[in-house]
Amino acid sequence: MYHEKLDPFPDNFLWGAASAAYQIEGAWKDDGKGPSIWDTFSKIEGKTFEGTTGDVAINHYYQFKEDVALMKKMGLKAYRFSVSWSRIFPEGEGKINQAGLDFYEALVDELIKNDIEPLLTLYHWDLPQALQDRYNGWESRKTAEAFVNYCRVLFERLGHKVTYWITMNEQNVFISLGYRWAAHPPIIKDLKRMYEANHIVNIANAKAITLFHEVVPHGKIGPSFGYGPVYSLTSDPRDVLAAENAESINNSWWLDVYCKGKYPEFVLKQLGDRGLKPTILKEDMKILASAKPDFLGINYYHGGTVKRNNIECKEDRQDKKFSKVDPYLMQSQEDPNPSPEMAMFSSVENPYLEKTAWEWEIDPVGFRVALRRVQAKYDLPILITENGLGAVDELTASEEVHDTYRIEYLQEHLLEVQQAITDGVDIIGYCAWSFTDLLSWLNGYKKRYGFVYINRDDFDEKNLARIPKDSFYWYKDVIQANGANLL
Ligand code: BGP
Repeated sequence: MYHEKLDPFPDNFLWGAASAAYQIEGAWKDDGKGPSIWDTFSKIEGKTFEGTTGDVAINHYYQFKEDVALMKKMGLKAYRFSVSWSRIFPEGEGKINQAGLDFYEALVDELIKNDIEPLLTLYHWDLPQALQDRYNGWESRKTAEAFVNYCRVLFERLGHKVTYWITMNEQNVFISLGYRWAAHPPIIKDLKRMYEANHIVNIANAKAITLFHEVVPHGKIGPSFGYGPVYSLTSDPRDVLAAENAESINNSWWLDVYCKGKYPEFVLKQLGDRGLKPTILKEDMKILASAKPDFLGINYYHGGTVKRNNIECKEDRQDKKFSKVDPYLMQSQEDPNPSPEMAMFSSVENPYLEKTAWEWEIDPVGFRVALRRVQAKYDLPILITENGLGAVDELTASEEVHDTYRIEYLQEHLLEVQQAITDGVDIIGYCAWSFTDLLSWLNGYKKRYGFVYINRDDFDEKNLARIPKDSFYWYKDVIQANGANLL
């Protein structure tokens, strides 16, 4: 679709940047904080890149004022951060740690003092270890109860200061990596347990949203979803159908619950046929239906491409062109828990897209596709809560970082956001991932995303100096011009 002229970004557009507690704070056991499942997981040998942990991270807990001063210098309008649950409740529930609450209130005050809108994420993957030990984490409704209670404490303490709240960050990612691929805590590979845990997270999310509207009637709340639009490899209707299948199970499975308050029938039926349907109590459907998010948070990095599945098209298995399929699609048919995807589609490479050094497809137009699809299906204002480029950056001898590749990436993506706005999508803000460099969950400190370079690496904390990169000054100009200088 061609527009002769692009609409401007809205006047009050939230130009932002994002982070998450475990990836920046450090101070992992200071001032009464309890351990989270990431504190435990990262210390198991071989689990993270070069054994990196968030023990010190970028020391934001102690240097947050310096970080906010840099945000101010950049002219940032909004800053997305997450609260570490086990800083507030070291045991996940029970006794409150006041020092934890004080820290987040001080951060919020500092942001407000500097005219930066705080965007608070309630759960960015760092479940208190005590809840994992006591209840099996998200596999128990007790954890959902503890989550809602933790949310209540934050709503009551910060509800008059923070307008925008995000419930779950990328439920699709932490559930799949934690319970299917065993790549994240709690290191489980079991589809049945995955779908059960996922349902309980949905209940926790819905209850938190409903409670929020009672306690903070003027605030706004929504989940952040890691959305990747699915493309069909060809116009063969069987491939198109496969793409529909993938869109349903990869995206609508979560988004329908958030935005329509119910599961998509197609996916439920497939799970039921395979004995994977979660236990859904009668009252659960009411809980899901009653939660009304005010906006939808979208994290966008890339989408995916599929073709018809390998079982239906045996001949394709010999076809070298399509050989790069996800390994799980090759799972044995005798498997007592066959994955539903196996019968639905096969993932393939997209021949049109280039990739980052970490093999993530670079697809700015896919961003516009994503925003358009989500708007068309759910009709909620969209807050872009993450988008960015992970790369190896080099600090020059004169302490500069010339990250032109990052500027190019962000510029192309932001132009697609502007195209989507011109198409008619209601987008209230954009948070680049990330403000400073930080710990990448499984890729250590080597994979950098920030506008601000942090002088540390995987082996040495060095002096943790904050050094604005070229992209910092570029984004500053973009914000100042309200995006008018992107073209
Ligand atoms: C998202 C997470 C972020 C962040 C980002 C980049 O899925 O919400 O916390 O880490 O991805 O991912 P990575 O660090 O794996 O490159």
